[in-house]
Amino acid sequence: MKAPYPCFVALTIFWAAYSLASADSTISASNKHAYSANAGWISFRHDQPSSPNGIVFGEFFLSGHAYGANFGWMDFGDGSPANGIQYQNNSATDYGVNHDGLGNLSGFAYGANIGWINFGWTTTSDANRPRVNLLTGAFSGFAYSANVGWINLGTGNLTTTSMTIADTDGDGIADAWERQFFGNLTTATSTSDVDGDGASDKDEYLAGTAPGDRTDFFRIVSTAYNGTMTQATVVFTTDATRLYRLETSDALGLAPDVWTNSAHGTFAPDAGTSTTKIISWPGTTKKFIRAVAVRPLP
Ligand SMILES: [Ca+2]
Ligand SMILES: [Ca+2]
Ligand SMILES: [Ca+2]
Repeated sequence: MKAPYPCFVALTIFWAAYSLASADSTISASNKHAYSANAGWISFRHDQPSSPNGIVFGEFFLSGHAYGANFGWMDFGDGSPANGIQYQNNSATDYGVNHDGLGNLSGFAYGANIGWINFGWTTTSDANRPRVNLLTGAFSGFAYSANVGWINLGTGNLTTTSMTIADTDGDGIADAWERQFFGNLTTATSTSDVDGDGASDKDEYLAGTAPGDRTDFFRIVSTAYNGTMTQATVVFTTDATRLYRLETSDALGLAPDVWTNSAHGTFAPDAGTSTTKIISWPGTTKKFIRAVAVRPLP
């Protein structure tokens, strides 16, 4: 039997940079409401697009304001955590709602008329924890206010259409990620590879791998084929903070190469550190496979 040429390209990552300088809300214009039995509908995109008061969903934290006709503005944070990573919620100025990169929310919002609204009242395993689906942008779960009671984010009426990333030095790496791993914005550049594993720090950020661990980098681990060569089983490393695609090409070296997405489309990874997918395969015809890490809500 002819070899199936199971050639593969290690990784490709699509990336779009955003700046918090324009704090336009990321919330859907048509699907923007949470609900409280005691306070009614709460808009996460009030006054948009004429004023920047709507909620901005970020990779590490949220910012902006929600509005309820019965209690006024609710502040989710100013978009400038004191440590440059996340709000510490330990002072009157450094507060807000955080995002752990996995979709889970925590921290506090504040309303002048209702006080603190708690997004971090439970553990990550609680089904009612406030969170955002990184594939669809749909909010779910509940926040809690001692004065208003439960605020339901998951009525099906609240979606973010994107995830904002702050990259003030323009190297393609989120500033909060740089500070988290390196403590500054200067160690990592668009071309540096601090751990020397062959994956640049920028690519490690985009794929969600550890830039200080040379055993951790994005790659296809194995491919296997069924007896009739109609299916390929692909195993590749994945991280829970990213989404993925598997793509194939009939030939490389074209300008540009033409890659076709698999029938899986864009998908969330399996639990753990790798994902297994079966894709269709054209017998013994030569074909190339690549795994693609995709930013959630790009
Ligand atoms: Ca940066
Ligand atoms: Ca590296
Ligand atoms: Ca690494």
